[in-house]
Amino acid sequence: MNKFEKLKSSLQKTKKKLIDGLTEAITGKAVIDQEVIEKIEEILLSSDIGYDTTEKIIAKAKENLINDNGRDETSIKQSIFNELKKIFQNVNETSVSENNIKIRKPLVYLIVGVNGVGKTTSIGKLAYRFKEDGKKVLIGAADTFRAAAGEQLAIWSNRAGADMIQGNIGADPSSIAYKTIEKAIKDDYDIVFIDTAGRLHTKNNLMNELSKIKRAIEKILLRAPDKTLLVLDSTNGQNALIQAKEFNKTTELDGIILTKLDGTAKGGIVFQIMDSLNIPIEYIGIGEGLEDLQVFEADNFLNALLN
Ligand SMILES: Nc1nc2c(ncn2[C@@H]2O[C@H](COP(=O)(O)OP(=O)(O)OP(=O)(O)O)[C@@H](O)[C@H]2O)c(=O)[nH]1
Ligand SMILES: [Mg+2]
Repeated sequence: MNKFEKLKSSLQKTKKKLIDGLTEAITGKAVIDQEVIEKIEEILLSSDIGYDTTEKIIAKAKENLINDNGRDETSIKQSIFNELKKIFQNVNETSVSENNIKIRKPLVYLIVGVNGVGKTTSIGKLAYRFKEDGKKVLIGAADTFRAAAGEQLAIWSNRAGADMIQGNIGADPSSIAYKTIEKAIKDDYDIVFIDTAGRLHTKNNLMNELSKIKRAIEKILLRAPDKTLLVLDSTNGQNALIQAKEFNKTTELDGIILTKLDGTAKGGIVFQIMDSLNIPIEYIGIGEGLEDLQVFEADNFLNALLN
């Protein structure tokens, strides 16, 4: 299966609910009445398109209804699909492309997010991706909160063929981040990924910890991390949006890794993120394997969903 086919198949559930659902709700209707509009609204909301975005789409559809030659099923469908496409046109794809990162050595990616969203797994996949591209990859296990965290990361690191710096349970995460960068500089690594804990005793603790890790990185790297990526779980719905806003307050985010799109019918969250957050989706997770991470390309994604 090529990459596009893989993407398409991982979006099956979302496609079925959102695209096929909309088509079904509209097709064959002699008149588009309030009942049909409500059905459309329900499909959009239950696909996690989000309230505001849904309202915009519905308002546009209603505008069409007032207009006499826009009352038929084809133009309503067209109107909705156009609104969905419009959300995608607003992103500047070039700004999120991997190729556009100024290559410095070592490039440092800090990976953040609440527990269970897929940080460690995504780091494993990213490490693999960069290894395949011939890069020398180092991973820093700055999640020292959970006993199994280091082991899990070591397994991924092995699979990917990357090296890893680890500390003891309860060790200071920022000192591990520091040591990782130190080694990366000394041994000429191309890229570093720093894994972080998703759960600490309180939210404040977590945010303070991240600020500390960031400062430790800056101290040795003499610049901020090149990218801070927030991992969001696409099955988390509204909570994912709240998490993004929370993290963005303390840690300036450069991009999002949106995971688990393969396991949900609520992939509509992609539209909501693009429409309401000012943070680009850079990668999507579409499975549990090493290769199941793709650069998010808006056109490709839309094609996979619509065609
Ligand atoms: N289907 C699917 N599962 C995923 C994806 N990404 C991660 N997972 C699964 O999600 C679970 C949690 O992933 P982790 O990488 O451990 O999450 P984490 O953010 O590191 O969690 P903590 O370290 O506890 O904060 C694992 O079972 C992964 O296999 C994805 O894209 N698709
Ligand atoms: Mg983890």
